[in-house]
Amino acid sequence: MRIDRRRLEASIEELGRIGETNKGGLTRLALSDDDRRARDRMVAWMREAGLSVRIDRMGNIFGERAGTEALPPVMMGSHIDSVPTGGKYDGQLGVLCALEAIRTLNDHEVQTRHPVMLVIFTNEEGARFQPAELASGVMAGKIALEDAYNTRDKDGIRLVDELERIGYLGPEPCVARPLRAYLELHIEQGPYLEEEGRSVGVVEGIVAISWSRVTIHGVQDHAGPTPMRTRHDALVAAAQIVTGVRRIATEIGGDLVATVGHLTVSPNITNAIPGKVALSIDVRDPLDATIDRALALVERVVHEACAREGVTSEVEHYWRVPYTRFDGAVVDAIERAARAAGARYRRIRSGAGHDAQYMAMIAPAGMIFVPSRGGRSHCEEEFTPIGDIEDGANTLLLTAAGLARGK
Ligand code: HGY
Ligand code: MN
Ligand code: MN
Repeated sequence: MRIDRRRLEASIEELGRIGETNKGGLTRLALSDDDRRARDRMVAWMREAGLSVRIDRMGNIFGERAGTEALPPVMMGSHIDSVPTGGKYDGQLGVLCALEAIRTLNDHEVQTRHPVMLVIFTNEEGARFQPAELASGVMAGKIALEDAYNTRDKDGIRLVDELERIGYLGPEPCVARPLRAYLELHIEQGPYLEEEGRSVGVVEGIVAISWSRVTIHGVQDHAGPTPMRTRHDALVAAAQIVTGVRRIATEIGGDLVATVGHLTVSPNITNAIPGKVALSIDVRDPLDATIDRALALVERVVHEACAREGVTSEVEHYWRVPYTRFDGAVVDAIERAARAAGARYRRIRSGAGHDAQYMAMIAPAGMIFVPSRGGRSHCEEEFTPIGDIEDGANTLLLTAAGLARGK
């Protein structure tokens, strides 16, 4: 049994056109009109595949293919929201490969003991509403539904109001349910598979992640008459924090990565001294202890930079997911399937976060990677060759079929 490569390719092309940028990338922010159109497209395809479709209170979409017994389902899926000017593979490839696996089970009239379920998680990227992985975090019981509902985007719009507006505020409770397994196919978003000429990564775990926001309060003033000796410039302190974060990552070294990706300046005009700056800090490492060490150094860098400039600050570490180790039996099942699919595979760890991090807290979970050209992702250049996608999708199909048959 093998997936239908041309059908999968056509689905990737068609879904990728919803929110496509003029450079062939994708901007499809969570709960935007493009997200609604993509959701509608997926729901139609799920129904055409004979799935019974449900929506939960976080807008997660579930499509269930009945099993022969009332057993916990094998769930597989990912997300279809993207970052701004992102790529067409991050997230949506996992959803479409899961759909293709179900379509192939249908083609072969395969009956499985366990139901097989497709899931599309809301707001995985955390690009519009923070933090990332919001809906799977609610499902895992790690984020309160009300907190998720009340997160606001940069225009002050609440998540729950957007769910309502696009018609995806579903009735189903967003809670953990018994699962035979959770499987997620995803692009690697790093260079290793391509460097080694591999088509599939058997993912053993995901790094720990911490997100912080730093707000710096200086004194807004006129850029002309204000003497340099009397200034308290929030952006000067912020600049030292940005370079300090890079220095911390360099000094600690190893697998630690740290990024300041978002920075807003107020009033953000040429002739006023910035009175306020807000910036984000993303820190990741396989070891939670290393992240703790890095965050302590970050706090010291913030304190010293602000003291030098005579400004004040608040630091809020508002999101933390610990290192995720995937279920050994599921990882082994994925490896067996990769071998059976004829994939050139290796075991690997994920440097990117995924809904699978939270799903691993409530079910036996595992992931399948396919290569990213040049290791690039969260950019319009994101690309994965269809031959590698085919190997990944067959690995997903064979893993899901095996687990759903009760092996
Ligand atoms: O942040 C991440 O690693 C994921 O892309 N949301
Ligand atoms: Mn993703
Ligand atoms: Mn992503």
